[in-house]
Parts: sequence; C-alpha cells; structure tokens
Amino acid sequence: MARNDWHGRQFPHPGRRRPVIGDLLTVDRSSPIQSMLEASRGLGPIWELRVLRERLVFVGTAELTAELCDETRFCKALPPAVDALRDYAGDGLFTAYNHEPNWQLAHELLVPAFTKSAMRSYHPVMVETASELFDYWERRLADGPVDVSRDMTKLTMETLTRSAFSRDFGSFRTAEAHPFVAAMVTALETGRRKGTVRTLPGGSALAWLLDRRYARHTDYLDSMLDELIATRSGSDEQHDLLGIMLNVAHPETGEKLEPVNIRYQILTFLVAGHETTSGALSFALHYLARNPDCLARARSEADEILGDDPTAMPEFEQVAKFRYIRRVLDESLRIWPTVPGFARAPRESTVLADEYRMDPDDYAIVSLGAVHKDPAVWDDPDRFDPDRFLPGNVKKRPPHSYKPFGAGLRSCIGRQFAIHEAVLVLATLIHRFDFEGDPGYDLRVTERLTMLPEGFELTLRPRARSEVAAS
Ligand code: MNH
Repeated sequence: MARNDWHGRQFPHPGRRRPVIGDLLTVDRSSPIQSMLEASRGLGPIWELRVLRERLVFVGTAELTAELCDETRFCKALPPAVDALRDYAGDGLFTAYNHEPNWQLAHELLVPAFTKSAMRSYHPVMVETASELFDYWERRLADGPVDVSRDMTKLTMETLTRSAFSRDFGSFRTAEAHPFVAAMVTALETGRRKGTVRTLPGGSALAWLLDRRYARHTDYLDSMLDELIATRSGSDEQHDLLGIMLNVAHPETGEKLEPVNIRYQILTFLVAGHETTSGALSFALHYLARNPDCLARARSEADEILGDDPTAMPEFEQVAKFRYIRRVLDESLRIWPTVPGFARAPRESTVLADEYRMDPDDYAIVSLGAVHKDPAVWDDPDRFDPDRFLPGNVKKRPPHSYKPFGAGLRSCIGRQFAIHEAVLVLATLIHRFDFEGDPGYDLRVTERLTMLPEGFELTLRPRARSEVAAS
C-alpha cells in the first residue's frame, strides 16, 4: 500500500483537480503555504491536496490537533518537504527519523544547553547583540526607515552564532545580510524543489541537475562549517553548543556525536534557530505599529521595568516580568505561526476522530494557520488581542489549541531561547525607540523555510530620557 493511502479514504480538496498534476494549480509557487491555506477554506476539519504524485492530508481544527498531539498514539512524521532537507541536515535533530539513534543521543547531550540555567548564560550575549543592533540603527537614522525583517534576521542570526558557536558574524558591520543567509535560503529552496521533482519519472536526474546548479551555495555552506569546526579543534572547552557537541560524552554510554552528525546539527541550529525568531519579532512589531493601544501598554510595561534610561538593558530575572510583551509575542505567533505546521503519524494503526483509519505510514499535517484561527476556540480570530493569553483566558481554552512550537518529544528544543530573546528585544526596542510604520503598508508575507513579513519598514526615532521619565 502506498504511503499516505489512509485505507483509500478520500478527503475534500479544492476544485480544479487535474489529471497527473492534481491540485498543483491551487498552489502558488511563491507562496505555497498561504495559497494552500486559502484554497482549503470551507473544506472542513480535514482536507487533502495532491501535488503530482504526492498526497498531503491536513487538519485544521483544535479538536483533531489535540488528538494528534497525544504522544501515546502519535509521533512526529517528516512530510516530503522536510524529508528533502535531509540532504543538508541528515539525521540532525530537526530532520532525524524518530528511530534514529543519533536523535536520542543528540537530544540527551543538548537538552542541558537549553535549560533555564543555560538561558542565564546566553542572556549577556542577547543583551549585547540587541544593543549593537540599536547602536547600528542610531548611527543610520539619516538613511531613512529600516527593513524590519532584514534587521531582525541579522539580530537573531548574530545572537545564535554568538551563543551557540561563540562566533561573531559581523552582521552589524555591513548593511547586507551575511552571505550564509543567501546560501542557506538557496540550498533549502533547492531541497524543496528536489522533494517535488523526485516524485516524477526521471526525478533523480532532475534532482542531480538542481544540485549541480546550486553547487556554489552548498560548497559555500560546506566550507563555512569546516571552518567553524576547525577553529575549535584541539580545545576541550564545553561552554557553548559547539563545545558540547565536540567534547561531551553521554554520561551513561560514553558515546559522542560523530563529526558528520555535528555538521548536520550546526546547520540545523543555524537554520532552525534564527529565521523563526526573526519572523516572530517582525510580526510582533508589525502588530504593535498597527495597534497604538497595545503599543502603549507594552511600552508602559517596558518603561516601568527598565526605568528612565532609554538604553537600559534588563537583568536575566527581569525578562520574565514583561508579561504583557510576552502576550504580544504569543498573539503574534498565533496569527502568524512562523513554522506553519508539523506532521504527525500514528505509532500503531488507529482511528482518528472515530472515523479515519490511519496506519503508521499515513500522516496528517497540522495546519497551524487554520488551527490558530479555529472559530470553535478563537473568538473573532483575525483580531490582534494579546489578552487572549491572560492566564485566565488560556485556561478556558481546550489544550493543544495553540501549538507554535510543535508537540511532544520532538517539539522545539529552542523554545525558551526564542522566547527569552524575543521578549528581551521587544521590550528594549520599544523602550529605546519610538517608531512609525507606513500607514499604506499592507502586510505581505514571504515564505522561505519560515514565514516573514516582506517590505515592512519602520521609521525610528530614539526616545529622550525626559520622555521616558515622563511616561
Ligand atoms: Mn524550533 C523544532 C518552531 C525557535 C531549534 N521548532 C521545532 C518545531 C517547531 C518549531 C514547530 C517542531 C517541528 C516538527 O514537529 O516537525 N522554533 C519554532 C519557532 C521558533 C523556534 C516558532 C521561534 C519563534 N527552534 C528555535 C530556536 C532553536 C530551535 C531559537 C535553536 C536555538 N526547533 C529547533 C530544533 C528542533 C525544533 C533543534 C527539532 C527538535 C527535535 O526534533 O528534537
């Protein structure tokens, strides 16, 4: 039986299905996620798309998501677009199959690097990097508005390379993004296309051609990884993620990560660890610029905690006190989950929703864009309202109705890291700067591996000490 056959069960699909290409015409190449979501409206809680030989089954309700998040019955699955990333990320944490021993080993070795106490050691790096971005902005005020996604990506990339690999990428010394970003986006895009062409007759030849065409980028990534590791060989320190990967043995088995797996993990952290947070920050700034009342509340919280000096930076313990700003972040990730979905497969044959038989080689994709706006759970779902995340309101909602960091054992290892960084940056940014968006700007979202606002600019104005004190 073919993978994802669901016992021959058919699900609703958008109109216009064609022979051979299936629902390909409903998928816009430049914004596949958004066009697929758009096409699924009105199809009900579960729907499917066929793209060439691939069949994708999506769920879009909190109720079905809750069932799929039950770890006793379901586990992570890798849909083709994620599977294709294995060319670059192999059995690294994000792309490993559940049964691969390197997942367990890397998970156990690296979880200590993501505990609350570990966050304490990244905090000064996050503070320093955010200050550098703000100084960089102040030096360039005369250049006009800033491109928010571009600069948030610089910031999160720099924070990640400094905290995980103790490496300064020099992002604030030039206006352009680090060449790694372009190389990565191209490599991943190639991976995604390869995932599609491989399902065609003669697909592996096409995949090889794609590889050749983009060899320059993958060579660049390779040499960057080599260099990153080479600068650390011979040292046995374990103060960052790279140090742990190179030098720590499992306390019980004594096993260490193999060099090839370390390369996969570095690439995984570079990719998983920056664009996701950058998008979350950019969407949050978009909504703050659009909602003056929310901005006023967020700013008064920042001013109260940080005091009169607009350049003040928080202590580690203070970051958890920005409760309203945290709700702004949560609400932004509800409306625009920067990782738009995740896939789940049954551990053993089972029946989903008492109705749909699933075998372990069937999988469902949780469409977060739909689940986070499920009208059964979210009132007026398109409205931006951070107070949905007041503890009393969270308790009233069914579990698993909000899943921006995925589910279970394979959920996001970097969640605390992302939240600490994003809250810190939002609080200090609105404390130090006043900003204005272009009132004529309509949110456009680009899709790389994650979702990012496109063409979103802010005009910044540093706040004076007297102004902060008066507020
Ligand atoms: Mn992250 C897995 C979302 C920030 C490293 N991340 C996941 C998954 C989601 C996710 C969803 C689960 C995917 C799946 O089930 O297939 N991650 C996010 C979001 C942000 C984020 C929305 C920011 C906002 N992630 C980060 C950061 C890091 C990171 C920061 C690293 C520093 N994420 C990972 C890794 C995994 C992951 C590694 C894979 C974990 C595993 O499978 O063991």
